[in-house]
Amino acid sequence: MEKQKPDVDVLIVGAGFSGLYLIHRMRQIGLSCHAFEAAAGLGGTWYWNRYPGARCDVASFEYSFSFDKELEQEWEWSEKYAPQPEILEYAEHVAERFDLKKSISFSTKVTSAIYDEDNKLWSIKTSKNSAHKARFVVFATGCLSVPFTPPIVGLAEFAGSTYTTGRWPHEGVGFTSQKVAVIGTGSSAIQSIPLIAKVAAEVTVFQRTANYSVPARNAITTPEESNRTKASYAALREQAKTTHSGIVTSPSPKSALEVPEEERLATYEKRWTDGGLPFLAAFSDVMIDQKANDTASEFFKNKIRSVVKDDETAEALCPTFPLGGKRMCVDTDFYETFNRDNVSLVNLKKEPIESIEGSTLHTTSRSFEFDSIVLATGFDAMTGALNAVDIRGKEDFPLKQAWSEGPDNYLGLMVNGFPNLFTVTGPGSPSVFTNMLMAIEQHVDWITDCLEHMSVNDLTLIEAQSQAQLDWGKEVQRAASQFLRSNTDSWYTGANIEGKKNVFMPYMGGLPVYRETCDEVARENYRGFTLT
Ligand code: NA7
Repeated sequence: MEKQKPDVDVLIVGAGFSGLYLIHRMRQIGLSCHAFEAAAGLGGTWYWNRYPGARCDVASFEYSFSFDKELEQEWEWSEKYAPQPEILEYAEHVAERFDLKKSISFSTKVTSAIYDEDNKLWSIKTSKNSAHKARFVVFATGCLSVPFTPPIVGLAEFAGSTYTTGRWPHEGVGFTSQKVAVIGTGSSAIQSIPLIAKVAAEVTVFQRTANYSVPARNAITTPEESNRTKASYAALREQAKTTHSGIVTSPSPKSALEVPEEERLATYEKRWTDGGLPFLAAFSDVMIDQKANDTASEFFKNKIRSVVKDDETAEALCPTFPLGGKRMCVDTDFYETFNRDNVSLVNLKKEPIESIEGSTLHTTSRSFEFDSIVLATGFDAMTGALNAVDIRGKEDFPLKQAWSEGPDNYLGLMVNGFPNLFTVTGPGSPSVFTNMLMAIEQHVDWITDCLEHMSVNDLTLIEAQSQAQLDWGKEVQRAASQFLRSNTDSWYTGANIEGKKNVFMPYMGGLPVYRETCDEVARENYRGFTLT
């Protein structure tokens, strides 16, 4: 039988920042490519997460592409941490500048990707009933793209309006004069609550686990600051490449336990005043030593107590897990908002939600009436978007089954049994512990070099070897075990989704080590991969 021909060399799933950069790079090496995007527009995370206050928590000069120097120079960021509309505008600008949209089909979900062993091609089907054959398929589906809806009895029948932060209506939501419930206190809730509270009649926050949130100290970027940063952009990018997170920070080499208390508190105070995620790097051992972590956590709790006037609310807002165990949040006026007369906190540890009936939400001890409920309840992180697609590799074996004990893979890039299928910033890679844009560029560049190597050497198939995959899985767990967060329940471990196998998913070895490992593997003729 005559072999089937591919429609396209590389089929890309998703048109967020990963998908956009992939299209650009594939074109550069002369491979045909096409992307399918479920949303009606590009931007991925920044398309969907339009809730009030949504913004990045990595400074925008860093949270932007570095691959094109002119792009870096021409784009103006208005604030230190750009708000969602501006990030989306930036994504649109990138797409326009590099003429990427013509390679994207919007409002088209990839529903299945099945490996056709006879033809050595991937067969892809979409929600528009189209079928495609590709030599390679790259899942650029993001880490936090499948929102989680809690199984609250009666939620689907709630008489008012229900909004999910990760699927916010594009026309915006008017909460003026409404009684609003916000369920969850992760990053999305912490960013949106202060703004909702400014317009709503009442806001009731339903908190299951108190979180750590550091003030952002966001500010308008002046033209002088912008010019200064742009003049030294190359150096900034080089410096970022050397840090664990790919973010320019000044990690302290000192132990929190070895400095006098006065110095320790002054250091925390300075980091708190400066704001943002660098708080985590106040001392070298905060993230790895429980006693050191306790000092940072205690400082934090005292800050909460000093800001929040009502003692009971302040205590309920004090976290009980290690600082940095769950993703640290970055806010503007989150704790201050609890001093408003129209904001109250319900501690679900004391009174869990029982059910919703009509417009009434019942906890085990009280009932509340609401006009709107905001679900800020997180995502089926890292594997959710991949498992939502019927992906089947050799011998028709489903990825879901291959990952029943956790997302085994090699370098977070490929899975044994799934030749020519790549994942971008997925489990097993540093992704969510880094500046995502840096992680995306590193992954896409590596995949591009790999595909170019294959073209030049007339190779058609690449597959991760099972031993390499096993070894990488051990390395991912080893790297995580050094950090306190590996023992904290979070979306990093899959603990937020009932029935999901609990394993630490992102790679904690740091971006520089990871980048060097990937480069070394490539240099050593793609060690651990079988190329044919
Ligand atoms: P997160 O950080 O996963 O937060 C979800 C929140 O929702 C968290 O406080 C959860 O409490 C809470 N939650 C989840 N299910 C329930 C139920 N059933 N009842 C009450 N509360 C619940 O998601 P975000 O969208 O805020 O942030 C995601 C990432 O985006 C963030 O880390 C940044 O990287 C950007 P829990 O802690 O599970 O007890």
